Amino acid sequence: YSDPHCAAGRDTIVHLFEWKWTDIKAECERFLGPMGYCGVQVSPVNENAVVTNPSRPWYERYQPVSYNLNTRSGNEQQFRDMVSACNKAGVRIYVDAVINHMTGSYSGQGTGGSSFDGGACRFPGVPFGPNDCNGGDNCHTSDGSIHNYGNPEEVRNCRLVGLADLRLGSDYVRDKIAGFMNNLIDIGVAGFRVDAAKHMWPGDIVGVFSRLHNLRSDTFGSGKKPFIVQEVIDMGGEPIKMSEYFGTGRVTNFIFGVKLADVFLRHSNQAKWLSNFGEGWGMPSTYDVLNFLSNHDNQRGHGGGGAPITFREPKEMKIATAFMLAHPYGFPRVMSSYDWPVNYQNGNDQNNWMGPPHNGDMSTKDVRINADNTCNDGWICEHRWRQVYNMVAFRNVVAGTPLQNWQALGDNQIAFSRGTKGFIAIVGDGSHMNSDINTGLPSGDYCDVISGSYENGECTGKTVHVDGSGHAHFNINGQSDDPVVAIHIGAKK
Ligand code: ARE
Ligand code: CA
Repeated sequence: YSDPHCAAGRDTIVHLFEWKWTDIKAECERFLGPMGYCGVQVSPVNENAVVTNPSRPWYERYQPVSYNLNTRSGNEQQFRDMVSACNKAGVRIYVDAVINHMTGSYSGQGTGGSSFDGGACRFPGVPFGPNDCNGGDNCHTSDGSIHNYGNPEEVRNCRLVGLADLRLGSDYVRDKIAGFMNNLIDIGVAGFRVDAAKHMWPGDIVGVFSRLHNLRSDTFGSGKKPFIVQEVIDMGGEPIKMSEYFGTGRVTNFIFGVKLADVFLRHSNQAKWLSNFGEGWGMPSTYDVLNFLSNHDNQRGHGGGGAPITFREPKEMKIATAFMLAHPYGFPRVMSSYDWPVNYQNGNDQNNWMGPPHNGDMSTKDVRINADNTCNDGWICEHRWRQVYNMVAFRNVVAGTPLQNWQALGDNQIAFSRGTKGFIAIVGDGSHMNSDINTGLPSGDYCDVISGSYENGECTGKTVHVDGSGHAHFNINGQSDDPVVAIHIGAKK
């Protein structure tokens, strides 16, 4: 389950959080395909509770009502069109699968018109009934919700923030969930982010996955299992470990982004210690992780998982993204966010519930693209920032090469090569790098893909001359907006 099934020469996915299917289809064709992105993690695709208080928060999509494909992102036909267009453009689709639970303990209507009563575990759109949720027989907290993350039974059998917890030990429930996932597999998705995997017994996940179809052979070849990323928040302090889930796919490596925030944002650690980043820092094997700087939860203070670097610190975000994408460890995901008016009171953002940019009728706004490649209407589109997409291309070019020529020129001045194909130099603090450095690359003139791009045989930003001994001079002001230089053989004059 750990192979993302990227098209050849691609290695980075982007989470287009809350985007509509019509916009993702267009983005695959006009940008993600041409720029070398491997795929897109999309927001949950199945019918969810319509939450009106507060008004249509993003998190309503984590409250399933049925497995009909009908959400604010679009309907089933639009989803099918997106998947086939993206696959045609060489871009994979990964669905955020919410299969641990249904809605909170109240009743109402879903985005597709199905009714529900979460308190009684009644979801006629599936259908699920009272026997299909865990309850007093296996959850022993007084209110049926999770309070103690130190108790694995409670974490797996009780309600996560009051959400009706599915009885995944039952064959009927497993059949329904697998039916939902198989529908998506048959449509042509390449895999799933499995929400709240920590809250499901590893054996129950095996029970569901053993029912899954192989991916479509016309797109992926025969005998291919879906790519799986399981959301398990394991910062080391609880009994439930990421390692319990390695048998059924990769896990979300929350430590990765927090450690890089320590270095590049909080400066509570020094970049020179990144020399053995990855397994050497106690993180899981490169084949077991999905790495990211921030996700849709911790960028807005939800879900624990530490304080990360987000688009609100653009300089640090670009530095850390360059490091993540240049570094060989793990499989990377870039976050693509929307803006909202933060309003901190006593350290809590009162507006962290706010949903995506919307029209007067609460429908999600289209993503409109400006002439300079940026996006309109509050869509941040980090994946369209030059420093980000040029590093996606860097990663594709250096794929398969080892990290070599590690050099720390100061506590926070680092440089390394990827074999003989790429090289990066980073100033992680306000200091000034002014050094001759061995790049490990063949001699020639390279375009720095951070300050510009390689276009029509010319560099639109800095040019770096590598001499016959592989050395080049780097003059990087740590106070500048982009204190990084990155060069690779795909952007050589
Ligand atoms: C909302 C309301 C609640 C209400 C509930 C039911 O906010 O007040 O009780 O609805 O009516 C998201 C939001 C939640 C939201 C939920 C449903 O973040 O606020 O609840 O959607 O709409 C734990 C889990 C982890 C989970 C995080 C958020 O282990 O799996 O909490 N993350 C995923 C998604 C979220 C999503 C859900 C799961 C639910 O990424 O977006 O919730 O589908 C320690 C532990 C962590 C724990 C963390 C927070 O760090 O180690 O495991 O994370 O504390 O408790
Ligand atoms: Ca559960």
